[in-house]
Amino acid sequence: MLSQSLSLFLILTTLAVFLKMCQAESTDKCAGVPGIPGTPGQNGLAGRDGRDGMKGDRGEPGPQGPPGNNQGLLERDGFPGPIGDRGLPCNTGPPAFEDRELREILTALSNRISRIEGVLTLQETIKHVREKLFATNGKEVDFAKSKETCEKVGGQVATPKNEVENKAILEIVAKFNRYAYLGMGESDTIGQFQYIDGNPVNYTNWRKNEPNGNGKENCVEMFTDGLWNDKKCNQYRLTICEF
Ligand SMILES: [Ca+2]
Repeated sequence: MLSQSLSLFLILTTLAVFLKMCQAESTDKCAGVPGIPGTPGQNGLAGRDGRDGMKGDRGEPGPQGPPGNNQGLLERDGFPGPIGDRGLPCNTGPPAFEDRELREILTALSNRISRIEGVLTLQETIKHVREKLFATNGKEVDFAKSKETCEKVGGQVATPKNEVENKAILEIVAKFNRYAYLGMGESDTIGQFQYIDGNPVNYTNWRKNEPNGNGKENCVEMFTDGLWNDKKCNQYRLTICEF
């Protein structure tokens, strides 16, 4: 019904326009009445989707949501960091007892010392007693010179502090058949003797009736039988040192 009304409207409109044009020009030129317009065509098929448009700009971040009720998973420890530079060692070399070359040197030295000791022992110029080593150079000098000689080589005049040490010194005295000064002297108190370091003598082996110097014999000598005698310090006696 609506389509028919629309068609009639179009016909009448077209006719009116045509008549108007005829009146405007002339009656002779009006050739005829135009035909009736056709009916409207049917609707076409739906078109295809167009191409995708360009990607739009990123939107603004939304508001923060409420905290969740479920606890999240615990984070694991991260990977360990790189190993740092090694610090400087306190000692640049291995411990002495692990140093093969040093051990070989010490062994060679020990063997050499043993051979030298063997030679000196064979000559009966040295005697070993526990921690002490007694030795002589075979020379006879006064006490002061004997003391100086021993100290120059890192020792001191032989000082027997027990019977064993006294016997060791005696062996050297007997071998050279010479009396020897001992490392002691009379103190400021007449008749009282002390070691070179000032400590009182705590072992003695005096011959009978000795000491008898009464302040005039300030040194001590060993006879060839191992007994002691107080004697003046200016006599020539065999030098025997202890180390
Ligand atoms: Ca005397």
